Amino acid sequence: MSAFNAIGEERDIDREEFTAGNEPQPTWCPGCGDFGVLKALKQALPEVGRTPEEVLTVTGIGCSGKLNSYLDTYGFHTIHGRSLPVARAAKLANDGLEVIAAGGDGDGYGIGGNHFMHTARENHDMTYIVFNNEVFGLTKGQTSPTSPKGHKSKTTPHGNAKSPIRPLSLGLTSGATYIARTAAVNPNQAKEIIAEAIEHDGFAHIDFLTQCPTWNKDARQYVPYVDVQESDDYDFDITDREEAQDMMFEAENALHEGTVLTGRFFVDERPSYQEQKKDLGEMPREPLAERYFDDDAEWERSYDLLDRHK
Ligand SMILES: Cc1ncc(C[n+]2csc(CCOP(=O)(O)OP(=O)(O)O)c2C)c(N)n1
Ligand code: SF4
Ligand SMILES: [Mg+2]
Repeated sequence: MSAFNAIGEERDIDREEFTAGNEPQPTWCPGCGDFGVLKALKQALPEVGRTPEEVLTVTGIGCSGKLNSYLDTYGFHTIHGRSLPVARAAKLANDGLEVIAAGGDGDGYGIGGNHFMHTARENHDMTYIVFNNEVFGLTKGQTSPTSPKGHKSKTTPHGNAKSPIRPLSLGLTSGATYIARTAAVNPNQAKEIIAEAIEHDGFAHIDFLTQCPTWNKDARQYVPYVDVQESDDYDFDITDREEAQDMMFEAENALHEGTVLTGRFFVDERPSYQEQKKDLGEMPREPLAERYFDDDAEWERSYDLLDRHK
């Protein structure tokens, strides 16, 4: 758990460095699963040797969107469903940043679903954590894209007529190269999965089950959970797309039938968007943002580019 500082000295990183000084105490409800994500992140970041100034956390709108108020990294609280385009832009401008995007199930699989699909397809190098509590928590418990069929809420008083989205399968078919599901009730696994996702070069998607005891009392609290890597009942190859797809399909069905299957579902080594752009010579090897501080850097202005294409 050590890192090198700006002048190259090695130093230990303490997870408390990630506690925000101005808002150290989250205002989430008691028992909220969002605490689990925050805790797992604070444990995983030092474990993979990242310091607060190396990380950018970009969030959407929702209870989940408060994450970066409580995590002392660079932060950008965007608008509803738009964490991913902002995260992509930041990563393209400064490839040296460790970018973590986060938001709720409504934010990421509903209003921001299009961004999710295409950020996965393009394999942008970042970690995307979806706090999946199966409701719109912040706005008081409306039915969301992951609410099960039959779910009753103020917006579906007679029961939800729609089938829930399949988040893991959607990540796979869209092109994510690391896909996992974990739960706030499983802190060790959550920490390990977040650490792996951060280390992964490419788009890492974590469907993080976060219970909402305030507005989703009908939902299971995601216990007991089964770790598909630990259990003898499951044996599949996470690098095999077809086997991963079958396992995801089973996990998505099982969640609403009373079994919480968690773990790693898919890993692929396809090069990230950033790496491909560098190989094509369309993106500098050093972070673009560093040129801003370099007096000798030669800038290619947009009007120069236009000239070149006349
Ligand atoms: C464009 C837009 N539409 C609607 C809203 C209202 N709104 C705020 S949060 C939210 C849903 C939050 O649900 P989710 O993304 O699942 O996050 P959670 O609160 O459950 O963590 C909605 C609909 C908004 N802020 N902006
Ligand atoms: S409303 Fe639900 S999701 Fe929001 S803070 Fe409370 S328990 Fe958590
Ligand atoms: Mg939600």
